[in-house]
Amino acid sequence: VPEKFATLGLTYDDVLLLPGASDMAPDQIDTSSYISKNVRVNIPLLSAAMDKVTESRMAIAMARQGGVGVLHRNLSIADQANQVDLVKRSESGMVTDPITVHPDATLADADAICAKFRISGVPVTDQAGKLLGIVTNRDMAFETDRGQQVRDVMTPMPLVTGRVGISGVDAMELLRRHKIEKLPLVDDAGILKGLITVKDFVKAEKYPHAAKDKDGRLLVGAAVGVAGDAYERAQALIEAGVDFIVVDTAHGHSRLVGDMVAKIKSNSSVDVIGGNIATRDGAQALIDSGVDGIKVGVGPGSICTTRVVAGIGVPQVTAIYEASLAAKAAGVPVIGDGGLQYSGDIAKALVAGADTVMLGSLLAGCEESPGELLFINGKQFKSYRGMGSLGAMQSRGEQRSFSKDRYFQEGVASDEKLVPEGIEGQVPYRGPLSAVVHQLVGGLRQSMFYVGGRTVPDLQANGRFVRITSAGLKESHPHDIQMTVEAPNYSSK
Ligand code: RVP
Repeated sequence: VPEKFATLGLTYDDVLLLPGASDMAPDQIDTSSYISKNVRVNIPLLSAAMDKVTESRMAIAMARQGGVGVLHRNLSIADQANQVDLVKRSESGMVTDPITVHPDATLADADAICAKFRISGVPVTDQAGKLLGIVTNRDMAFETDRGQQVRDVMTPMPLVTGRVGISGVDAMELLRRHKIEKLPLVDDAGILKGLITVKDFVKAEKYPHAAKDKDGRLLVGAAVGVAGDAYERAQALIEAGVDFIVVDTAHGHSRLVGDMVAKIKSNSSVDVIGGNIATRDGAQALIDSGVDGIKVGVGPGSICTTRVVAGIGVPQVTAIYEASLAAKAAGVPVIGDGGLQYSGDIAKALVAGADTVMLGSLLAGCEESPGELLFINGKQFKSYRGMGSLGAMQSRGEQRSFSKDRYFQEGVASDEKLVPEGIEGQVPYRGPLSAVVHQLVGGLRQSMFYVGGRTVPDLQANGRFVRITSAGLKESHPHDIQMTVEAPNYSSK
């Protein structure tokens, strides 16, 4: 008979990392890691699949910094798939499937396309995909009649074009020599096959650590549920080019989750991550269903009330450690999801056995998170809420909520009958993601230096914890002083 009481559960504030022998220079530190079997990131951070954290703008910003965003699922299938598309097209060495416009379209149509995808020009193609010309800001700027057809305004063929497979260096040389910004790539029949832009080259230089797929496009993940048309959602996301799917529920140790993982995997080659679980058995069940990654966390989230509403959960450091015992043996990466308050918690999660961490509240205050800035008593905030909060479960896309099934309440007929497991609130405005990530990863690098771990696997292997008491925690934070200046990486609660 299993024992009634499990081991003592510990979380971030219960432990510290022991300093270890270190013989590296901080610039030798490598923070890359795997979020799932086949998806590698350059910094071990994911932005949470929440409607106040990750839409396309956050996902683009995260991937540029070297991490990855997981697009939330509290919206229609078409909208979520469109967001995948926006990320995959945002920047790359080459756009493999460029947005095009038909010659009969109006300038107003072309304007709308440029605005939607934040691009400055579009190749013009016929029904068969043959390149007829290009229409750019330069062609359109002085035209007052937006009802005119693109064919009358575009710069027609012959244009400077490249062959499919042209090297980056050769493409750059053509752009430079002809003083042009866009190089369409065509095959022998003149069919448009790709597009290379100056902007992409500049961005590639600006974001040298960006997390990219094999075609040089930014990485992005997306969440799906288990109820209703969740499988169709997964298919649409895969079709749009998503790099991995997260089967995202509050209880990943349930058959519905395993079945959905297996079903998606049986039909596609993208990585599938399952979650959330908080025990070794939960991790093993997901492994048995064939997951490529495991997401750990039941109740640690800053907006989560599962532990008080249902009395369920495992303090996060213990949860990660337990799950990793099963996951490591199976070669499946672990994501530590929720509960991180400071940069030091990242290294604690990794030493406990996580390969990456997922962040909600630490990123909800960024400029790139969805939602407006709020001004309250002269201070700036952004709203943040749990996906199990009443607000999130009641919000409607196409007449229905997409968030309820995360908490297995899709069958609840009226909003008054919902049992929330999260709350709604606000977090301080933090400015651009790049500055926030700089501090988080800077803290992680310091941890790796102190522990003596040059890589994430080294950190995991060498890291040791000391358990602390409430007196130790008090000593850890600034004490016996009134803080007069906010540090960029520390605020008192
Ligand atoms: P945190 O970073 O502590 O804000 O936690 C974010 C995580 O909390 C999410 O990635 C998700 O797993 C979990 N979550 C989201 N909504 C809720 C809820 O309403 N209970 N919990």
